[in-house]
Amino acid sequence: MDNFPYYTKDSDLSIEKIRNSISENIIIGKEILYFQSITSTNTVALELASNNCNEGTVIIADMQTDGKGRLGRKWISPIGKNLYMSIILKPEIPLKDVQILTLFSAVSCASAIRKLHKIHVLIKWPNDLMVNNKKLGGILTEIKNEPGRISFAVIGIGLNINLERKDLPEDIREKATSLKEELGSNVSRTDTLIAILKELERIYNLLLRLGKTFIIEEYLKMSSTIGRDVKVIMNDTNIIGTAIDIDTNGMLIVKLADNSLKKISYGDIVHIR
Ligand code: BT5
Repeated sequence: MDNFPYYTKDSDLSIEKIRNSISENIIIGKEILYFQSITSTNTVALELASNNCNEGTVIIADMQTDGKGRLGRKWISPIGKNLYMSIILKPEIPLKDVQILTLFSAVSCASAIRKLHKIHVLIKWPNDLMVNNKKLGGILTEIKNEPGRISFAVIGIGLNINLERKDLPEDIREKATSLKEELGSNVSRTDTLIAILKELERIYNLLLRLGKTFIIEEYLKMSSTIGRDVKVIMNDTNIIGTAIDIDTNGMLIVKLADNSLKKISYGDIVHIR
């Protein structure tokens, strides 16, 4: 693995300020590892978790040389502009509820950004953080499982903070945005990260205490997908219908033209109307 272990002095991300600010977090951020450059925070987190590191360990990097999206895609991760982090969790939830972890993370990020920056972030099912129909960030959940249960989960969060259009390849320039693009000025990565870690802690505790229904209710309030006509792009098929709900496992329920219902567990959603 490149650059591992590779500690360097902090960039404008103040790891010390982050550690001090979240000292009351009981689970998330008990340990924070910072890398100036890393292959992928998720890849390193998966290795650490396999070696039995503590729940709540957070990996933060200033850039990724092999940032990952879902389904083998790439996450553009230029240096010093954005947030790239992964959180190791060991929730006692059944394997069938794995999608809830992505939903809980999306809700936490959207809620933190709404509160701190007063920006109306919406969530495109399942993992896209959207502002004005452009992608501000994404979540990649990877797990290791045993029969029927999750051994550990790595929640990867990529969030565009001070990214500019020129930093992106042309094919996604029109589809992506950043907090700087939306607000018109530079944004503190440190303060945004602190807000997100606190909100993740708060909502993770609610998930553990109240269960997944609470997460789904919150998710539905922030969803840009429900009620829309959608095209669902999966490996081998496309489906067209109306997204009407999220089921108790976090799957998207789509009503087809013949009024039958289809549950979608993965795929890319295009909002048609
Ligand atoms: C995601 O995948 O949205 C999950 C992204 C997770 C990234 C974080 S960064 C920290 C952690 N470590 C990792 O290695 N990954 C996680 P998906 O829904 O498949 O979206 C990927 C698509 O988003 C790409 O194919 C591009 O079209 C687009 N994209 C790539 N980089 C982007 C960026 N920086 N901003 C906006 N869109 C981007």
